[in-house]
Amino acid sequence: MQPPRFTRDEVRALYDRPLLPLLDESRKVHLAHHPDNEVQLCTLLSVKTGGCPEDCSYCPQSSKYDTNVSAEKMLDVREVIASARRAKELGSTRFCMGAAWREVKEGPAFDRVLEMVRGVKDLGLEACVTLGMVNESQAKRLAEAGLDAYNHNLDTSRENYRSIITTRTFDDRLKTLENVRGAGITVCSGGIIGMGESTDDRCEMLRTLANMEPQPESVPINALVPVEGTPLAAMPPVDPLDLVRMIAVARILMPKTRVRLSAGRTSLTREAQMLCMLAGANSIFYGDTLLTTANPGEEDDLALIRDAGLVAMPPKVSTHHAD
Ligand code: SAM
Ligand code: DTB
Ligand code: SF4
Repeated sequence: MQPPRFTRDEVRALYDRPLLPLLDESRKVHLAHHPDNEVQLCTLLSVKTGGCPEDCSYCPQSSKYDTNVSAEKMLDVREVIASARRAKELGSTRFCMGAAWREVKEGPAFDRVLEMVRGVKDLGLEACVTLGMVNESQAKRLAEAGLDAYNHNLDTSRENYRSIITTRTFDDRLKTLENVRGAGITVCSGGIIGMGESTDDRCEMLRTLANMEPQPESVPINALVPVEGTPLAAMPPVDPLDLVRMIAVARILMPKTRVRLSAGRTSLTREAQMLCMLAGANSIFYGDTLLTTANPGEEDDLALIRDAGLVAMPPKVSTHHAD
């Protein structure tokens, strides 16, 4: 077996660097691999909200906790495609559909997701889904429907995993990512900071991602959105500079990856968000709702990108299904 690309100590040494030298380095890597100054705008839609049997301590959609999110019926394909069309009109180039499932089960609900994927692809958008665990044959069916990316976060380190989620293991997570990769779908996997994890946990999570072969094409870095009723509701807010640091380390370890400044932006100032972009984030979720919680409005985000001297990633020119 090949030795891992990065060791514990290497990653920790990066994380512990003084902030400005760390940013100098991450900016250098960023410009070398992403000279386009583009920020990809991605829209999220929860196509099946709430009632999830998993116990992820951060999540308002778990049925184990009493939150203001209740279990809802799955959306129908028409409403999803209408949302995707709106997202495209507003400038999004990627549409990510989430379901509060532990795992995919073969049947009408999965068939409906496949139809949603086909519909999103027909609009010329990148299509991403996050549906919990998938096996090899389900991943293959998603790939056949035209799915570009599958989101499945590691969320934290292997060591810390059990303190956040007990209903599945870190290895379950890796297995799904392997199935996704095996089917030829690109991998979107990242995590959350602000759940009480140690600095080593943060570094180990990034190290696991960076040592994947190939590395994930997309890495979302979320700041915990504390939600009333979840076990992590009372966590103190993340220091925005920790988020900047995470993004900078992710950028240095994974030069080609699209690093996404994800949940938690409503608690960040414009300046903090710009620092995240300087550190190497080149994507945000766009639209005023994530899955169930709030996100900044479109106008504010377009202004932020413009004021930073960046541009929203333009749509891919597609020869089929121009719309
Ligand atoms: N059920 C699927 C799963 O867990 O893989 C997909 C949906 S799940 C809501 C997607 C991701 O959202 C989680 O892995 C987690 O990283 C993120 N997330 C959920 N609740 C969050 C919160 N309160 N703050 C920050 N990120 C959160
Ligand atoms: C990711 O890493 N963050 C997004 C997306 N992938 C699916 C989800 C954030 C969810 C935040 C809590 C909510 O809105 O329910
Ligand atoms: Fe369910 Fe996903 Fe929320 Fe965990 S993060 S409780 S698997 S919806």
